[in-house]
Amino acid sequence: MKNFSRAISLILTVVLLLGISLLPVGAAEAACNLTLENKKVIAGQDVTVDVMLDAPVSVISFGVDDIVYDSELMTLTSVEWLVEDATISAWDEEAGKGAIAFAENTEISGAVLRLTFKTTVVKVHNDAMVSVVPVAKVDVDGVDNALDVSVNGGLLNLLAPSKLIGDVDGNLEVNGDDYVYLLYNTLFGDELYPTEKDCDYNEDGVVSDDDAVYLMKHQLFPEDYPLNDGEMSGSVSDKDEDGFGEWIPF
Ligand SMILES: [Ca+2]
Ligand SMILES: [Ca+2]
Repeated sequence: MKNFSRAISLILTVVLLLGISLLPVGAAEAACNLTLENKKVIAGQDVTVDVMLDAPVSVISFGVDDIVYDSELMTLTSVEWLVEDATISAWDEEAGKGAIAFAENTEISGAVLRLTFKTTVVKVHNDAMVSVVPVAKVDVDGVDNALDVSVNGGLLNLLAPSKLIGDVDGNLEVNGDDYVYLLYNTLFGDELYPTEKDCDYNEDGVVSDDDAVYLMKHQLFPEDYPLNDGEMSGSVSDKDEDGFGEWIPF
């Protein structure tokens, strides 16, 4: 009985040792994450989505097997690798696949790929998901081993072009969110906070935080702070079933 236990123990030890040696180094336990940017965009405009890789190990190659998105809401217009020092850098437009490769394992964490989409003009807000199917490999003693890569897809908020005066964030309502959005626009720029219109509400010829303050005052005291939109003057009727108000000139 004692010998039997010893034999089992020996077999288990051999199996464990074999099991460990068969595991590709750094493969199974490496947690690679791929994250796509979230963006807001006025429907109908172009938008870029960067794909960021967070890899704890260096890779010999990285590829994208597929790009997944809602083709009714957007069209892929270009794909660009952002890794400059790759030995091979290619994209097969017809197949929708591409890869980069290196002479030896290389650290490439950061933005690796830029996708450019033309978004479809929509009448109401839409959220569109964008994702990719990645393939990553690491060289272990001359053998390429696959790395597990988890993917966090990107979310695009497609803002419907709005006819409502003062609807800066384009959600078909005029409220406090709009002057906050306009303030963000003046601070952080059009790429993060796009606006369809110029939003020069105080008519001083520039768009600044003064316009956000003016929009706030307009919402509090509309008679004292009338809202103009470019050369138009008038008012907006109740919203129709598509969420649009009708512009009524004075
Ligand atoms: Ca709004
Ligand atoms: Ca202004």
